[in-house]
Amino acid sequence: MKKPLIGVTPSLDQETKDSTCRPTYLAAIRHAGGIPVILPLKAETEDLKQLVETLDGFLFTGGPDIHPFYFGEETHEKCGNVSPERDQMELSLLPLVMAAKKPVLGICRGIQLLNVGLGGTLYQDIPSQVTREFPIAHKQPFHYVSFSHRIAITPGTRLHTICQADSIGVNSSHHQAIKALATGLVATGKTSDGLIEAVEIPDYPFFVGVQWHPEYLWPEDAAAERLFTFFVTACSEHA
Ligand SMILES: [Mn+2]
Repeated sequence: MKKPLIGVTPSLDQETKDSTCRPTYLAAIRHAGGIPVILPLKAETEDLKQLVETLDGFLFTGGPDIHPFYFGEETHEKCGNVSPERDQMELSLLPLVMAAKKPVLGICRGIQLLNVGLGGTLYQDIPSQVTREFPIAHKQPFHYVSFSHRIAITPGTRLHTICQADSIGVNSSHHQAIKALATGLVATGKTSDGLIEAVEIPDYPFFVGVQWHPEYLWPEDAAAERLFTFFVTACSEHA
């Protein structure tokens, strides 16, 4: 049986213009039975269409902040660096992927990209924009192979089927988060300080976004491993 081909969005070094990809994303896809294919950041729409036709699923990876103009806001003084090349390519790619109903997984920046691409908005900086009684460290002070906070998972969702639990521990390395949830997305995971950390589209082959970093966790954590397995399995059903 042919393995599914999974397009992976790379990061871009804004100074050297080197495209890079964290090896754990690629290893997680390979472990789950897929072949990762790192995508180009410069591509005409016709080229992106061809890639969407050819590949079986798409992983939107972590990275810098999304330019606030894409969700209709001025730049907050605590907004981080952006990558115009990634914003443009990923926001062009998403509607093409969705039109073809190819499976989608978004991680960290990826969940934010999915939300903005579908018309939602972001907190540009959680600490200065969200009032919380107990401010969870969403930029955890220790290495990402350890959990730093918990997520309550909505029963009956795809994420609940994947995680097989009402609550899981996750790692956390973000200072932005979903503010207004895009129409069509369902929030499936929330923190005790009130943030949305997981989304999905119920009537879609596979469309899941998570705010944490399962690519660091999967060798040790069954829920993170299953997230990749379910994603790659959905991709193979469309291969
Ligand atoms: Mn978090």
